[in-house]
Amino acid sequence: MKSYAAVDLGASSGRVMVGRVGPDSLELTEAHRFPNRPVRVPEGLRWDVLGLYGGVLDGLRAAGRVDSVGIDSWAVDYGLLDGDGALLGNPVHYRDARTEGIAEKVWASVPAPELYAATGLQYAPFNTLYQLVAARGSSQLAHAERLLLMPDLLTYWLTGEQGTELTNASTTQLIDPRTREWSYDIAARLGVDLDLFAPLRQPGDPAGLLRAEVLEETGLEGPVPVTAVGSHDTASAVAAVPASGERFAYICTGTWSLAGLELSAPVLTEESRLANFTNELGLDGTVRYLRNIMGLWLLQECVRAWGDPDLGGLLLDAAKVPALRSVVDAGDAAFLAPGRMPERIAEACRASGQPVPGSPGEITRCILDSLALAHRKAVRDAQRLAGHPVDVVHVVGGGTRNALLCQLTADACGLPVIAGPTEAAALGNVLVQARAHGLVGDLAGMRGLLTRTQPLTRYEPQGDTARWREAQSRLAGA
Ligand code: ADP
Ligand code: LRH
Repeated sequence: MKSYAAVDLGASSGRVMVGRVGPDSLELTEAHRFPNRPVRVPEGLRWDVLGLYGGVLDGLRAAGRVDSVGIDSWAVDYGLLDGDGALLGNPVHYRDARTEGIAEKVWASVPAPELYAATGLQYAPFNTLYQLVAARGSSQLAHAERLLLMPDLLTYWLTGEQGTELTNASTTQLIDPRTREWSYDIAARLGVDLDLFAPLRQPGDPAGLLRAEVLEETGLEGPVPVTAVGSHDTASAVAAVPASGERFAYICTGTWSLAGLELSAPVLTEESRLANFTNELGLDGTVRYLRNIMGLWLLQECVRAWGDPDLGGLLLDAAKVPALRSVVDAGDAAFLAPGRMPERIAEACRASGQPVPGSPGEITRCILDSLALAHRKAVRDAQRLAGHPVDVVHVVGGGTRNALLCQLTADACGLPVIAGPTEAAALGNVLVQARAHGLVGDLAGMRGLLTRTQPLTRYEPQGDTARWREAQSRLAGA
């Protein structure tokens, strides 16, 4: 038996999980969980990266003796370091408003179709490329000698070693998904200095040893290696989808819903761009062909606005509300920014001529129906655009704890849903570490181990899918 610490930082919470892996066993326990609360300061919305690092150290202390540590987190965001290796300011949150109107500037130099054909990334205002163009001329960027994506920054603080892990690099919009290398042409044309980035690392590569000070602070006995994993949380989560064969879709449900397919090559067609599908990189030469859907963020923001009522009670109330009374476009980037979420959802229903949900139960039902509808659309569109049919939808992540959402997703897709594991990103993180140390085999081997060891719940589709088609028709252009 070997033990691996998986640091998994989601947009709503960070956790340090311990995975114990044997020849045919895999157990995951939570050593420490801490909230991830962004902070609004005069210059905008920022991550509390020191607080997160503190949470990581607390978690490693609680984890106890481990054979290796791996870190994954949300994508696209980064810290800038000066020539001495010190962090320049607090990393900007991807929901910060600084990228408004930036895409148009970028597309004036590299037209959107050309950018998609070169990088395969869907349009999202927060892709690192747009963030870097927005930061142009800022004193921080002018003084920066190094850019480290969030998991790479924390790895650097733990080990003193710098690298850019590939799966997360693929969310910058500066990687060519065909070569899995930097897109030098795009970077040059948009004035992005690729020397800011540390050399690429592959999942499974060694990423240094915990520094002496870290060992002292965490009470761990060295040497403890840090291993690069699929450091994009979605890459780790997709690696832990307990699928057999190829005919499956996945939905990683947490703050976001990331819904799509695992492919062996990117889909770079104009039709795919217009449908806003992304080609992010996964383990072992795979492509994560998916669409970002606003996800449980919609509910998180409402819950915050309502003063944090009990989630279980809200879901019970939502289950009593008639289905599909009103839906919103859960893929709409208009829901990206924080604040006033119940009102914004009500306004969207009013604008599309649907009954306006009023009570928290009604709004929650509207959100869950809307998410299931967006899941349906993404799963259907992805199959069509990639020419890759599926028989089953795997749902992983925090949303697997929401049985109503899983059932609605099965109903909307008209396909069985297999829900679990809940902590998929942490499991993917653990398995890549275990593999780097020779314990598990390829992706299929990892998935076989997950299927044999993790509790999974199956939801059969119910009801007539025509009602979902009708609901979709209410969302003009969605
Ligand atoms: P992230 O990694 O993006 O921070 P998670 O995968 O941890 O997100 O998922 C968080 C979401 O999981 C919450 O927003 C919530 O909607 C859902 N969730 C968590 N616990 C429960 C629960 N007990 N019942 C239903 N849903 C839950
Ligand atoms: C989910 C996630 C997603 C990205 C978003 C910024 O945590 O990594 O894959 O698009 O955060």
